Amino acid sequence: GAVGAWWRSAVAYQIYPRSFCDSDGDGIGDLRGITSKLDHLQDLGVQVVWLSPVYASPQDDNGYDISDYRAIAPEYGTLADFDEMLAAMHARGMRLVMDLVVNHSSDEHVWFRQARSSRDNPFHDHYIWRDPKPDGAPPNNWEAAFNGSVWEWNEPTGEYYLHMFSRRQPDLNWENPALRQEVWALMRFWLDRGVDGFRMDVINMISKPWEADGRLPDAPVVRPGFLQPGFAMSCNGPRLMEFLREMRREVLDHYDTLTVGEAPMATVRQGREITDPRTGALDMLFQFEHMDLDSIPGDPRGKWALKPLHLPDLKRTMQRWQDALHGCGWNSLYLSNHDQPRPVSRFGCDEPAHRVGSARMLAIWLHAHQGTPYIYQGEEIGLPNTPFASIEDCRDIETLNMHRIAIGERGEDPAEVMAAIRAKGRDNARTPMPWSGTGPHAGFTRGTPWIDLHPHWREIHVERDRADPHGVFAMYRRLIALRRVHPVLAEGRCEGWALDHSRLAILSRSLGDELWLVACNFGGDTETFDLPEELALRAGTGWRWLAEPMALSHPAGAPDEHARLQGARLAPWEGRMLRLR
Ligand code: TEU
Repeated sequence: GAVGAWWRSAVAYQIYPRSFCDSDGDGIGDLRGITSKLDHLQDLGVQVVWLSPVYASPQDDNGYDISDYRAIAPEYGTLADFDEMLAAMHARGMRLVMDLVVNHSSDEHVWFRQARSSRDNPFHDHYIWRDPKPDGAPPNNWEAAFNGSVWEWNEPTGEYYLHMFSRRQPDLNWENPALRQEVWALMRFWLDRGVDGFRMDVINMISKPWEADGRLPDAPVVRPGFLQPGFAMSCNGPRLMEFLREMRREVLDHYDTLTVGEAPMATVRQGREITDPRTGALDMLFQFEHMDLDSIPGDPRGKWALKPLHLPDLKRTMQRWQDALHGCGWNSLYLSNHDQPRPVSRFGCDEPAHRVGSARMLAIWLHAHQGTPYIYQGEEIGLPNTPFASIEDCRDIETLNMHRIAIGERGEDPAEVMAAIRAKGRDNARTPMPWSGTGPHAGFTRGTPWIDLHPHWREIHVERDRADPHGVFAMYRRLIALRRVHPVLAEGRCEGWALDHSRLAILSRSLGDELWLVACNFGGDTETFDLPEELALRAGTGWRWLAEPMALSHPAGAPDEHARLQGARLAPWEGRMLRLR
């Protein structure tokens, strides 16, 4: 990240438009609804909004299947509504980052409708085609992210097309320079309209590794008799950096943007290469390593194969990214987004006694790291996972397809499948924002919501949390303000201590003479901690045995107690951010 870049001290907020606020009563959130809630974001203090896709789309994957990159989906509004929303954000000093979904389009995009009509069509080469095997079978055994083969038969041309996600999301062919020109043009369209950057969907999948020699190996058989996970074999192809640098040269260098690439399977090495301004092309990445720690590695069920989170894994993973990018690249920091379960349920404790406290602790812990934090809508009030009783309560294509195939084809235990959906299903993050505790639908819509609200919306809602000086919102607001004022939080080195401890997370931040300590209890028992000896030495003569509390998840109690650095007692799920000097 370029030194001095404005976003190094900024915090971003992700809006999932379908579930944010509905202004017209159709049960689906929309742009005017967003505009009506910008005060909420301004009070929180975020300087960046990442807006999930609002483009024209058949909504097979809630807008991640785009049929016209230059139009707004009618259920979300019009281009005029968009301009109004953008102006209102800019007037509040907020920048808007749009979702750029160009690994694939919708099958209803005019490019694909043309492309599939004949092999000679000028758009044919915008997508990825293969002939069938001699027996008519698809080219290989890969299973798509949303199930079924990644290869879908196209009768008019007698070929298969590739789709890494749903069959209605055909992958675009980045090997074709004409396609790349189309992408640069649509990016300019939005930048010229005033948007401030892009979050780039699965950007490290645009170059397919196998395009180097055109061979399509089978994936190793981990589940005999079925399709095999092939995701890993389609990420990080040899031309990725070339394509990204072309994007930078052709588009990004001509605007003042914030760019964040979503990069499943990214390693720290790739993270550094892509985000180091000397070698790279993007400001930051969304890496997934800390999102993969609560599933059984190598299990063919992927993320649905549940495994309890081991805190040292989480701390070490975060620290690896902190160490690798400090001073050369830049991290994004996130605990949730529209694809992930709710962090208070996943990493904290969503029982009534601990929900608010643990959500505040998690906020302290995440914001203690170096990087740009992303808050996902609802996280700022500690919204928990939803206890989906049956598949009828779910809407997400990934969840619905997995459920059907796991039970119908693979014969898995239905109760276990539902338990996995409750823990990991994407709909956890997609229940509508509960704005108030009064009916009919918490102020989200006056119509019928497209998916039910969290059943506890009468107790857990924005109005109530915001009114509580010790609520979750208050903690996020404080952390955002601290980052803007104290350079140590934006620029200071982040170090992890006692990495083997299975319940405590201890971090330090240092910059010049400043030294801060963060101690968090990720468990339901009281824990004791001491200032790590090396930090005590480093703090030297200038340090005080009583630190200055900067952010406290559990503020009740004697002030001196919070400031202790030796034999300090942390209540269950308590977190403290302290300034030593
Ligand atoms: O997600 C990319 C991705 O890697 C997904 O497989 C993600 O890991 C999965 O949702 C986790 O269960 C992006 C978008 O964020 C997601 O909403 C889209 O469905 C997907 O791309 C396709 O565009």
